[in-house]
Amino acid sequence: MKRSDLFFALPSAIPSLPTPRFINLRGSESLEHETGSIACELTQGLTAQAAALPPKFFYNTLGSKLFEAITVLDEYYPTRTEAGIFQAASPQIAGALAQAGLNHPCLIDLGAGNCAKALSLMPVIRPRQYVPVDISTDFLRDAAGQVQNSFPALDIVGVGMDFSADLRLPDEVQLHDRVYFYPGSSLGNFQPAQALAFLRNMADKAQGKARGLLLGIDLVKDTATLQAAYDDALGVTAAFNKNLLRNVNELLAADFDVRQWKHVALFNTAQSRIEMHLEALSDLTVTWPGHSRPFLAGERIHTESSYKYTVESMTALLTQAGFSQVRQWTDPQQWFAVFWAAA
Ligand code: AVJ
Repeated sequence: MKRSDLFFALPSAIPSLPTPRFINLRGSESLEHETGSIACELTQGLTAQAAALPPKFFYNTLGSKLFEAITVLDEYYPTRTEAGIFQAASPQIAGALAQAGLNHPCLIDLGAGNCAKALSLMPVIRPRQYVPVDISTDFLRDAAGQVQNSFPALDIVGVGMDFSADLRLPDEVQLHDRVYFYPGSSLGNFQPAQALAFLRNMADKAQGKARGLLLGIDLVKDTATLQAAYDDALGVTAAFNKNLLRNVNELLAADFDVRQWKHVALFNTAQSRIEMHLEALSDLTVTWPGHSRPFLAGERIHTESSYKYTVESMTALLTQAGFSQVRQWTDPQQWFAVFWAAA
């Protein structure tokens, strides 16, 4: 029985159900060092003139679950619009990978979360190895186990890491035929210059060793639709945003009271980005070991930027980063785009 036949083999054909390998790079540094660098990063943001907190700290276990809830909201169109494009364009996507000679690639799923997006594409991409990567390690460990149950013969290596800073993957991840999968417009969280640097790293033979990239990008559209997607009527996005303060309390031993903060989402047309903020409802002071920061009523903490591109601006960025053969597919309303770029 060829290995690829095992791909869809019934579980009974496999002696014992394998479990995914899981490498927690977040544990690799000494706890002190990691806690120190997180505390330093958070303190820097909170004591800045214009206070800001990195969006990666949204994703503790509750944050990952709240984001899952956001993806099924009426107002939050990106996830289902992207899924519709993947479904409609899957033959062309499979064709693009075949044209690049990537028949059974190593699929590296950045910010995999619950792995649902990659799961839907498995029959199209038929990876030899699946590498879900996420900063939310516990959440990812469970999700990778689910994928293994669905695909018992698939070689899975889960990696817990903050990939926004560094793309170097553990040795267990195969070097050749790497296809990076970065859906959901998560690249939008990077400032454009950082996005370029990140894409360059990916395409760099010395670092990311990419052979291809499958990327989901949210496109610029009318302000009302954008703002509603980041400020839904039920208040799920508001909870997701405020939960960041809960995570900071845990990571920094701070004393934020989420009831004292209001969720704000606005589209900054000049920068072509959605901005999320938390606004102080009254004059207050936040303290944490060795520090305190007063906030006046109305003062804000910037918690996320979500840049919105056009097909032209993202094609230009991918080319500038060293990718070639850039192709893209959009939905009929041109609200979202899926890009394939070979390296
Ligand atoms: C996961 C970063 C793609 O920016 O649309 C959803 C996160 N923030 N609602 C996005 C998010 C508010 C999402 N990304």
